[in-house]
Amino acid sequence: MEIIFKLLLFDLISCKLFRLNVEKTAKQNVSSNGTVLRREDICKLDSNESQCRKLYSKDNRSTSYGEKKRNVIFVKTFQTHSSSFQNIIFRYTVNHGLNLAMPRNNGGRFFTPEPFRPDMVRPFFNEDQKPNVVASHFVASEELFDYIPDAFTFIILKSLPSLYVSTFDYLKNSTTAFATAKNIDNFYSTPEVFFNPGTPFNVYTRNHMAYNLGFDSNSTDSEYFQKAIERIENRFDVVLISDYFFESLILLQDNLRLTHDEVVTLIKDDTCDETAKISKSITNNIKKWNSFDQQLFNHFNATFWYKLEKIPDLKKRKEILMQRTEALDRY
Ligand SMILES: *[C@@H]1O[C@H](CO)[C@@H](O)[C@H](O)[C@H]1NC(C)=O
Ligand SMILES: *[C@@H]1O[C@H](CO)[C@@H](O)[C@H](O)[C@H]1NC(C)=O
Ligand SMILES: *[C@@H]1O[C@H](CO)[C@@H](O)[C@H](O)[C@H]1NC(C)=O
Ligand SMILES: *[C@@H]1O[C@H](CO)[C@@H](O)[C@H](O)[C@H]1NC(C)=O
Ligand SMILES: *[C@@H]1O[C@H](CO)[C@@H](O)[C@H](O)[C@H]1NC(C)=O
Ligand SMILES: *[C@@H]1O[C@H](CO)[C@@H](O)[C@H](O)[C@H]1NC(C)=O
Ligand SMILES: CC(=O)N[C@H]1CO[C@H](CO)[C@@H](O)[C@@H]1O
Repeated sequence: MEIIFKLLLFDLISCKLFRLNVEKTAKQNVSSNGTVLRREDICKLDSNESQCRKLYSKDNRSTSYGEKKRNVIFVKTFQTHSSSFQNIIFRYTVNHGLNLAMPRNNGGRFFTPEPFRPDMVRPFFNEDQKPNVVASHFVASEELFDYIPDAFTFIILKSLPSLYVSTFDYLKNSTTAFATAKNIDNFYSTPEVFFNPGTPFNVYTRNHMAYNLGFDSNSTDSEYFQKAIERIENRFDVVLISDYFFESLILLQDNLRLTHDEVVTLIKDDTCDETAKISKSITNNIKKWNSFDQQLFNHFNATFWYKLEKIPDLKKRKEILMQRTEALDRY
């Protein structure tokens, strides 16, 4: 059966800062025993084989830098516009003929909440095929980094309280903790009362960025936070910041040597005013309850700007990128 994978946007629900305009699709034929067919074999199954071969020919994939493309590991965090970056990586994977590690259990998630293990990946058609890219939902583990040791690794984080305002809005009906609290003010007045371990999505009610990165999200130990920060520093080549969306695109573009077309996908939409409605005391409680994530953000926002300072023409490039994005929006 031919399967078209729609690259859906899980994240852009409530606080709509950005809207994805282009929904690219990737084409794969998954045989009945679950193995993914080789790219070369896909066209044999197409109703118009010659046309299919033209479209999928090597010459037709972007090879602007004419060099071997890098393997990539992207740890997808929740409510951070990570779907937009995942979409860029999926397109990169398809356009450069790289192999995407797909979850064995379903289309989008590697057995969450279990930490990533290589045996969670759907086998490739040929044993000699190697994975190049992992970018679907999973909880990071040590094994992840051994799985593709030479990969370019990156993540994206978002500031508080806005991260948890959109998290509450997105999950308010599906987690016991949020549903019982009814509204965000109630929840953050006494979060420990509503917190409900073991119920669906409860892990997203506290420090979920730390959770997705494979750390103990219950921790309030600042020494442990410091160790986690060091581990992230060592593990990841780049930490992007959702709040500075275009700057993040530029940093990713430079690191992966992407063309403009490969990163121009997103449109600045309406501003999110939900966060503005949150009182000062609730803001403080959000930061306190999620102090691990707050520490991660503070540290990596600083290193992010340090990296940006080294890009000489940043302002100009941001302007161009925004113009291109607006043009795409009008299109
Ligand atoms: C899976 O199916 C393909 C053909 O659809 C076949 O060539 C391959 O040997 C099968 N793999 C296993 C492990 O059965
Ligand atoms: C296949 O597509 C080409 C255009 O790329 C067209 O000329 C040709 O007639 C098509 N063949 C069939 C069998 O539909
Ligand atoms: C690339 O695809 C286009 C259709 O989008 C086709 O016209 C062209 O012939 C293809 N190039 C090659 C080298 O096959
Ligand atoms: C959540 O529940 C409320 C009240 O039960 C309902 O009005 C609302 O439509 C629900 N929202 C979603 C996104 O399901
Ligand atoms: C956090 O602690 C609770 C017990 O208070 C436990 O059930 C839960 O699994 C812990 N969560 C994580 C991510 O360790
Ligand atoms: C991130 O860091 C920059 C540069 O230090 C600072 O101006 C900005 O306020 C920080 N952002 C947040 C949301 O704290
Ligand atoms: C739609 C389609 O072409 N499906 C094919 C996918 O691959 C299997 C295994 O080779 C074929 O049996 C299907 O016909």
